[in-house]
Amino acid sequence: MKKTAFITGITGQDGAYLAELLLKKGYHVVGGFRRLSTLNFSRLDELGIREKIKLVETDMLDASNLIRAVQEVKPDEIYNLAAQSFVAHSFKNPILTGNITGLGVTNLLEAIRIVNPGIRFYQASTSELYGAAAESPQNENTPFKPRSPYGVAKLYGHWITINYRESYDIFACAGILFNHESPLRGLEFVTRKITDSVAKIHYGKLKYFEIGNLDVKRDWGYAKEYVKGMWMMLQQEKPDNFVLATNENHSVREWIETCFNHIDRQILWEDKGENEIGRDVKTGEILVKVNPEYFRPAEIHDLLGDYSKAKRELDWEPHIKHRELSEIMLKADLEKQANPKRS
Ligand code: NAP
Ligand code: F7E
Repeated sequence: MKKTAFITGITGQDGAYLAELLLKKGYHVVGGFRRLSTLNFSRLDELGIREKIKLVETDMLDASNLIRAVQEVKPDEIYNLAAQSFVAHSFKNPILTGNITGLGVTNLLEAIRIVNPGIRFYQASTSELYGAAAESPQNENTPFKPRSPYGVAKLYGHWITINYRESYDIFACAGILFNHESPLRGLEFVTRKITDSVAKIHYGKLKYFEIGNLDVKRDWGYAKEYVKGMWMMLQQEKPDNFVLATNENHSVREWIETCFNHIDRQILWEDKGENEIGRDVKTGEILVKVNPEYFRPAEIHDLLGDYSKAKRELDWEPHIKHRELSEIMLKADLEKQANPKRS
């Protein structure tokens, strides 16, 4: 019999890629979306899978709605990908972020406990839990020290997942995923902001773009590879927590330089801090300007993941890293700018 998977956050980057993967594996896929005045299924449309998914209105803020959804859908597996996931936004909306990204997890776990504790559960935990990490690289045993309302909300979601595993014997896994990107990444996140801007500059639609802290480093992987890891976690004999990462990190500055390199342009940096700018080496045009508006009240300067447990126990390994990832994303954005109807 076909297994049924219920994915919250189906309209997001990971929701779309996970749905695509599970459809290929023969699952009946049900996606949870929240009511908005204008619905946006563009990522599902981009992958050509919208018609293959059953869509159910669910909001992480409403426990009664989640109970009803779990009763109706009767899933074998639930992947909780819904969240207010933009760290910068969480400083401006800390309570909303806490309610959706933190308490929302309990709403869903309660629905599982009440309706069917046999449902397998995946929680989207994050490297933001580590924050100002005391060690590098970070693994499943590294202490957490989050640095944003988002990170704090995810910390609650992480521990309540473990608590329901221990209290009610629910098969609940937490994937501690480091940053993962793709052509479907939201335009507000830095990698996609860069590839989209570089593509626009290439086609003369933008002169320069503004950026925040150039020297923060992240461990960036490819979203398509990470959603496979989510599924693998739920196929194990025992529920557990796993780090997924590439074990390589790069700065925002390197991302910008690499993307311009892909289109044969080199950046020369001038000045420091809030006044720093990046010029085209050959033409002298300003292509990048630092704008302190993009600085965060508290920043995480350096994250690097150790995925050896996932490699050992799940046989999961990333293949696409910084250079290839930036190439995939930039190529997609160049195509979108060349054929604007598709963007
Ligand atoms: P994303 O693109 O921002 O997607 C988030 C999804 O959550 C969207 O579908 C959004 O719906 C939905 N959502 C927001 N508030 C909701 C609510 N109140 N009720 C129901 N749905 C709601 O995020 P992503 O990059 O795919 O990430 C997926 C999950 O992994 C998130 O939980 C994120 O925090 C976590 N994570 C991401 C990364 C990463 O690098 N991508 C790393 C670690 C963990 P709308 O379209 O209506 O806004
Ligand atoms: O920032 C710096 C920024 O917004 C990355 C989410 O998926 O991954 C994501 O969170 C870094 C930060 O992602 C700009 O200050 C500089 O240090 O792309 P981001 P994030 O905050 O790491 C984690 C793992 C998640 O769980 C989250 O859900 O880049 N940065 N200049 C900038 N960031 C943005 N967005 N825009 C800038 O102009």
